[in-house]
Amino acid sequence: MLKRELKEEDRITILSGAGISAESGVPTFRGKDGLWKGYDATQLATPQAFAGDPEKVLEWYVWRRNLIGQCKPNPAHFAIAELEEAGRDVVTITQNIDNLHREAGSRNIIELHGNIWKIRCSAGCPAILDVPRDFNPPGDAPRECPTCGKLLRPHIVWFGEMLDPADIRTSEERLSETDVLLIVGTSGVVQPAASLGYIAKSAGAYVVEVNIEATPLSSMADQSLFGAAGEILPRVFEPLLS
Ligand code: BJW
Repeated sequence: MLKRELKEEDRITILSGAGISAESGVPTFRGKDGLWKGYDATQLATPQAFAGDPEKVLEWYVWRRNLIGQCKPNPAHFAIAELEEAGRDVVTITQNIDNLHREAGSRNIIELHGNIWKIRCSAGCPAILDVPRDFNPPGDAPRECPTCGKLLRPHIVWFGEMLDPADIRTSEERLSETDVLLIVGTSGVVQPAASLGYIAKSAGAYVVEVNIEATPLSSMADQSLFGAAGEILPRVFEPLLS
């Protein structure tokens, strides 16, 4: 399946996007059934939207948590986690906020865009809090910062906001020394995540794209595997798992 054989000592990095969770039932952002088709991102996923109408934005996240809370990891998440559990050198850099890599058992994860099950103070107090899974009403979260009383917000990177510089640095370091990079289920249009693959490519890694269709990253990849991630990843990793 891969034109380059995977070796036990390979450092393997996954750069994942919404498509890896599509088979779990989490809507992607773009494309035919994407979230942005029904919602205006500029009304919901920006700091300006939150400042203008926090209740509307928070309600969207209540809906999203209720949806995502019902979704389970799929064979793509599990294949990556099994590789890590088998002792291979695996790091998952994900744009996803759905927590499904962790729920599958992965531990070496960099969540570039945050996590929907975490909240933090909108005024900048440093604590990052867990959203109680059994919060009442379901999917909602505490509203007031325990330190300053200002509004809490989802621990998610919205458009126009900086990603955590430590996450970027760690990702760049890993990508510059990885042997194999799999770019899975991302449209490759949101920066800076979309550019990260080029670091691995220019450092000599073998770059594989897994997607149901071609993306702007296809021409850079050494190999594109077109199909559902949940079918492809278990087959790609099978030689290292048996
Ligand atoms: C399957 C499949 C299956 C389906 N199997 N595959 C440089 C140039 C231009 C603009 C910018 C730039 N630098 C920064 C920007 C602005 C902006 C940006 O990139 N805009 C672009 C849209 C043009 N970036 C930012 O604002 C970032 N911040 C930043 O750079 O700060 C510094 C700065 C600020 C301002 C100006 C300049 C610099 C922050 C980006 C944060 C992104 N946040 C979001 C939303 C969070 C809200 C929430 O979820 O609650 O994160 S956007 C949304 O897109 C989400 C995702 O993580 C992200 C990426 O989407 P992804 O994962 O690729 O999903 P899709 O839906 O796009 O694609 C799914 C793919 O799966 C498709 O290809 C399918 O084919 C495939 N697929 N089923 C395999 N079964």
